[in-house]
Amino acid sequence: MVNMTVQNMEHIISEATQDFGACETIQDLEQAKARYLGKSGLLTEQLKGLGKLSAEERPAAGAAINVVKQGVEEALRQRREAILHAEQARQLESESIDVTMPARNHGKGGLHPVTMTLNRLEQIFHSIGFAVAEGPEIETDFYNFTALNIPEDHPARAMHDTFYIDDKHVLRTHTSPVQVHYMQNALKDESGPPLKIIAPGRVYRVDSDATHSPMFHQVEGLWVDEDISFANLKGVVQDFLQRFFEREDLEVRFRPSFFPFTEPSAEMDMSWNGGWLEIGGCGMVHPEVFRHVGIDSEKYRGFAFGLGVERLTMLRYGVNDLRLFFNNDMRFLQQFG
Ligand code: 2U9
Repeated sequence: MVNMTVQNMEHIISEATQDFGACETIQDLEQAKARYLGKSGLLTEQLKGLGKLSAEERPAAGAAINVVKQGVEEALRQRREAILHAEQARQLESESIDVTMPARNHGKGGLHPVTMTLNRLEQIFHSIGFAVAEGPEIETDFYNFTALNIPEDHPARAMHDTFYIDDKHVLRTHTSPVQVHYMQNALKDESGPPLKIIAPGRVYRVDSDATHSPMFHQVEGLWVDEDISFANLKGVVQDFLQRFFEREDLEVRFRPSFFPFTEPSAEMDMSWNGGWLEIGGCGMVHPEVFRHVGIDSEKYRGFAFGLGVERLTMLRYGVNDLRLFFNNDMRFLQQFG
């Protein structure tokens, strides 16, 4: 440390530059930096050595060391920048995206065919003046059976036909209880009768084969007024079916039948491919049903009908197995809008 001139110490800069140049990572560079500028680095040692010099020599030597220090720091800065730049380039290279690649197809959802039918029939009945009513799927035995004039010993009440929640509660076996609630509420808030509603929704029965599912959908209709007749019933049902199936020549015929909640009662058939197809049931609301909800059956009459929604869907789209609606096979479901 005799002659601390810039010339004498320039080799430190080139040595450091070379040293830094050999570093490929920031970590390596930090270690290399320590060899020059660290606590016992080369330049730090030089600075410590200043004290041994005479007062005359010291300023020039100090200045020379500073120049070299700046040179080393500049070499370090350049190398650091180069390494970061290279790292970024590598990252960009590995993460590069091919903008010409086709987009990943997330698939477009669609409505279930039964939902499509429900929407369609609600729209048609709405246009004929029917309001849509809904209610709970768990019912008391009063709303599901008693109010509908289904006697205590009726087979429909049996455990092997109906899903019981407990002694007093069942999964509704039809949507008729919705209409019982609706009539009671209409009397309470004096909004009716007259009243004109459909009750679409899920219903449950202990039954499962190619033509029966333990859960299925019904739509029931109810029109109560002072002078409602079987003729009105037939007109509404025929109008609905003609529009639902888009067949103006579709005909409806009634065959006498029996239901506890209607009197008289009928099975409904519609003309189909030159023959007749059973499509639902109907009748005039039984006076006992009116008595249970508190409607004066001397003053009011009403008609009611029931249609199976899966059946309507199968006929409209040509589906031949009910179970296809509940298997959730995409190959089936994707065939519908
Ligand atoms: C009230 C009074 C009477 C609704 C009715 C039917 C006849 C009927 C079936 C059609 C196919 C059930 O889904 S299905 O298996 N329904 O035959 N339903 S009369 O009668 C009512 C409803 C509510 C208050």
